[in-house]
Amino acid sequence: MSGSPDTQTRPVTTRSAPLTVWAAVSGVVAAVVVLAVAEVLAVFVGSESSPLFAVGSFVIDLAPPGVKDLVISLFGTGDKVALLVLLGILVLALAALAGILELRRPPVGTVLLVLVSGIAVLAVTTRSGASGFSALPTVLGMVAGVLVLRMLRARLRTWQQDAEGSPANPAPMSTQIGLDRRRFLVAAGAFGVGSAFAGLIARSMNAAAGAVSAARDAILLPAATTPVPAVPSGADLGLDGLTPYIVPNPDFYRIDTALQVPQVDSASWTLTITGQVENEIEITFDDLLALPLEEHLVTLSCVSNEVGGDLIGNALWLGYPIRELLARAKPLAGADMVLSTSVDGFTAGTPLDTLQDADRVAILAVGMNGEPLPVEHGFPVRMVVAGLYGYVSATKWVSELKVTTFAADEGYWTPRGWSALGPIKTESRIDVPRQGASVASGTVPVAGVAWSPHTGIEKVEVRVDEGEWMPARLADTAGVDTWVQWVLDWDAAPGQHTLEVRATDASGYTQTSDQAPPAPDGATGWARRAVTVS
Ligand SMILES: Nc1nc2c(c(=O)[nH]1)N[C@H]1C(S)=C(S)[C@@H](COP(=O)(O)O)O[C@H]1N2
Ligand SMILES: [Mo]
Repeated sequence: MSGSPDTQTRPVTTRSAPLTVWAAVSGVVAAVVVLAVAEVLAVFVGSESSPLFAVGSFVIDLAPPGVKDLVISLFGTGDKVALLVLLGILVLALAALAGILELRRPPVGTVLLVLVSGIAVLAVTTRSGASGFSALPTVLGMVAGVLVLRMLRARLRTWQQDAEGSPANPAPMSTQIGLDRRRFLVAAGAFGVGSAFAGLIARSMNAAAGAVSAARDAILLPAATTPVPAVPSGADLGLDGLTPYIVPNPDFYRIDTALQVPQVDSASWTLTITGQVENEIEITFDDLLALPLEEHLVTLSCVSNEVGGDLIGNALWLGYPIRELLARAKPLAGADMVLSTSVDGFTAGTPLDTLQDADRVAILAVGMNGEPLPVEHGFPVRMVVAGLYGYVSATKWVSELKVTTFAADEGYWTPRGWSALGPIKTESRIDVPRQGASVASGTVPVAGVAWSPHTGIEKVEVRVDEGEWMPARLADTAGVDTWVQWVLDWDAAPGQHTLEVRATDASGYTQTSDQAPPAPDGATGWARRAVTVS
């Protein structure tokens, strides 16, 4: 095959492979320049104008419901890291493609770079908190990226032409090619490394610029003015592997759409009550702390929690009843919903009568387990409503309560396939023994938690291998708004066994065995564990 026409007429085909790789590299360098220039300028324009996370959040909000459920179920709470990695790979691939296209079919690569940067511009300008200047860093970054792409392409071209030579002017000495190569590599290396370095420094400056951890550390919360719920000593059975009755803040599940945790300074935080009210109200953080605060133990649960899942936790919340603020604002007749909005654009729709109910714990919380809210759990202020899933009630970094109607408004998740109303379903979970555990025969404690916040748990039963239901012993609770631990001393005989649990709440309702997925309004079914007894 040595005499094939291909090798005769195109003697440098073997060399064009590495040139294609270098073209891809030039595209990646150009993309790094776009991001780095934008990041550096964002130091001056404002950290919210950085395109990096804006694009990620943009994608999260645009993602069709099915895709988001898939990502959440695949990656659990690590879904954000997964999204950023996927996005990074996609951007790298597009940048490499832009570099190759720019070498082969100019100016198609430039066009591609401008298009991708254009999406970033759209993302930064549509984020909540964007100002008129937010587009500037990304637009200038794009201009710089295009200039670098074209400059690198010119150097690559010279290298290519000298390597190929031409009939009139045969390939020159390899020293010339070496020189061309060096000119390209030096430029690509300088721009790539230089901008990556500057970009990383700027990124850490932008991240630090907004951080509110110091403001949070400086806060001294007042004590509750109403009696603090006593946690009975018998609420925590203290069994190995059993979730504690009160979940410490660092272990508390976290679910939100925020790629970057919103940094809201308590000094500048305000909450407005707007919409269908007689009096619009605005309060500051100091105003809120000066009000008589209450403390309540409330179990918070995510609607995405699978049967047996861990997107649920119980904490002591310090805050002020929303009902009192609503009473000041005086909702107009006809209103039936409060749309709470977070600084990050997330919204939740909560029934107005639930928030006005004197028997319902529904607070603007400032404290969690004795300290200011952790930043990722909504600092400085979030909502906590007993008995409702978080997506319809637990708005973190809350900044506005709009009194409205279910007919006129909907919360973030409703158009994405979730129910407008989200009462927490009565459920139970087995914590010990672990799924697939091997235990010695004899007395084995089977234990877990059961919950029906705002209603309370009446009874928990366990059955082995679909036998008779056996009543478990319930631990104490501080009240109906929290989960309850339960335990059953099981006389375990050798063999493979299946354990199942079901709870009955204070209304007399016993958990259905019907298996339902989380969407649209919460999973149902009995939690199950397979264990080996030897
Ligand atoms: N701003 C904001 N608040 C939010 C959310 C969100 O995505 N953004 N998610 C809600 C959902 S779905 C749940 S389950 C709870 C979780 O609260 P946690 O992260 O403190 O456990 O927050 C709610 N509040
Ligand atoms: Mo949730």
